[in-house]
Amino acid sequence: MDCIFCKIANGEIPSEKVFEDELCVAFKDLDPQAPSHILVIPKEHIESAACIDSSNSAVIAHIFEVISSIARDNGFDNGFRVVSNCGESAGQSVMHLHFHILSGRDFAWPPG
Ligand code: DGP
Repeated sequence: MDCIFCKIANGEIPSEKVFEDELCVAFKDLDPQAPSHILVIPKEHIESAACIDSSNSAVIAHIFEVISSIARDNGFDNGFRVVSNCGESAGQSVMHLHFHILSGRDFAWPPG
């Protein structure tokens, strides 16, 4: 499968990894939208949040534990935003489920 995030997960494409375990990888976004912008992905190919079900949801719970720990380790004490764009009209450009962790500035709500 020609998936750029699968290739990052298996090391075929280099990335600036900040965390990795048997289930997921976290790495710096190539096109940061905040002073800190980290992506967390499952190693397993899941297309988007629309494809989460009982067969794969355990990794999502794990990823949120990892997100919390990344926020602590990186001093995101003033707050951070977690975003998963799902589908074209929401702005998803890479069709491998990923969670953006953004921090280091204020964020508007609604997000626009
Ligand atoms: P989204 O638009 O929600 O699908 O987010 C995809 C993000 O992935 C976008 O912020 C840019 C980032 N990205 C795309 N290709 C690469 C890559 O090869 N390396 C890294 N580190 N980030 C990438």
